[in-house]
Amino acid sequence: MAVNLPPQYHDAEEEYRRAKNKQEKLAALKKMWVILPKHKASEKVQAQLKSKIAELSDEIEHQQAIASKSVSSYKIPKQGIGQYLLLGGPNSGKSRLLSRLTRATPEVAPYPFTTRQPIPGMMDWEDVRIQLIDLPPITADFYEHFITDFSRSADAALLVVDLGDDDGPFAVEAVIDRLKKVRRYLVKQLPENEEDPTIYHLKTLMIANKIDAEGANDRLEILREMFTDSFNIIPISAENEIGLTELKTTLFQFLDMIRIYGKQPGKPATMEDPYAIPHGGTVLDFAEKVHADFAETLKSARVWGQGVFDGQSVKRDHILHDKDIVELHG
Ligand SMILES: Nc1nc2c(ncn2[C@@H]2O[C@H](COP(=O)(O)OP(=O)(O)OP(=O)(O)O)[C@@H](O)[C@H]2O)c(=O)[nH]1
Ligand SMILES: [Mg+2]
Repeated sequence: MAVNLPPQYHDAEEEYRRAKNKQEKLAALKKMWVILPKHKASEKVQAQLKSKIAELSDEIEHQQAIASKSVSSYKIPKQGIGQYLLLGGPNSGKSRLLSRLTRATPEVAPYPFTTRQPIPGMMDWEDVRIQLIDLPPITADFYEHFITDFSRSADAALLVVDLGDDDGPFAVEAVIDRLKKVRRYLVKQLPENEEDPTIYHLKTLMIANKIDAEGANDRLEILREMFTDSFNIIPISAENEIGLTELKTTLFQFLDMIRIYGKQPGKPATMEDPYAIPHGGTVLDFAEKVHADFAETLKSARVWGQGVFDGQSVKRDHILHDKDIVELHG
């Protein structure tokens, strides 16, 4: 059967041919669809047009999905002595926790899937700062791929559990499993050696949030049965600020860093803005942190602090302790 098409249809068709990108093509196709007479004779054209529109919409959506996963748009510079990711199921209180520990003001809402993009905040603890990054939730079916990149650069994670919901302990299990699929393993402590180089371990504290909620203690018991061997479990209430002071100290300790204060010869030490080096670090590690060149020129050092008498001369491989004061001699 011949189809009589109105002239506007051909105009739109011409537009389609000239379209420079998928979006323009889709717009023209949609126009053609509106103009196309919907009767028996045009059934074949209708079907063709419909499937073209569907195909192109999918393609555009896919393109956008890839673009939105672009990591570069979410580059958050590392700040402070360490970076924690806030991981967990929807509505578990990640954003509320960020708002309680830092000055950041993420959206907090009584429904799931509120957070859509990473939000950083800086937590003050004594004289150091620790960076926290709030992230969208993770479920078995919902995963924002940029989280994979964040979990490689982070120093540690907080895995937040919703004790206000019977499903909380299971939702967190889904988070752990989903991350395993992208080869990110959440662990209590880093393994000594990992055979498989494609697997990335992230040391993690389990935060049992909403301990104030009705029935939370029973759920905490379930959580403990499930995860005692896998994680240290820390019950808190972000909303009611229960356990947050202790949590801050734990966040510092879990990073396993020590603070070192620099001192110039003949001057008092500057007891603020310390350098942070890994636990077990030496005078040499500290020197490298202060200045890349220092490591080569370093001859000796004097230390005030733990396990030494005041101003004791030490070698480059002397192991430092938290809050030691070090004077480097080049
Ligand atoms: N009772 C109680 N409610 C809390 C606590 N922490 C957070 N909430 C509430 O739980 C709801 C979800 O909090 P959010 O911080 O938005 O949760 P989220 O994990 O960021 O959620 P998504 O962004 O969807 O992943 C809000 O209504 C909070 O007020 C808590 O310790 N106790
Ligand atoms: Mg949130």
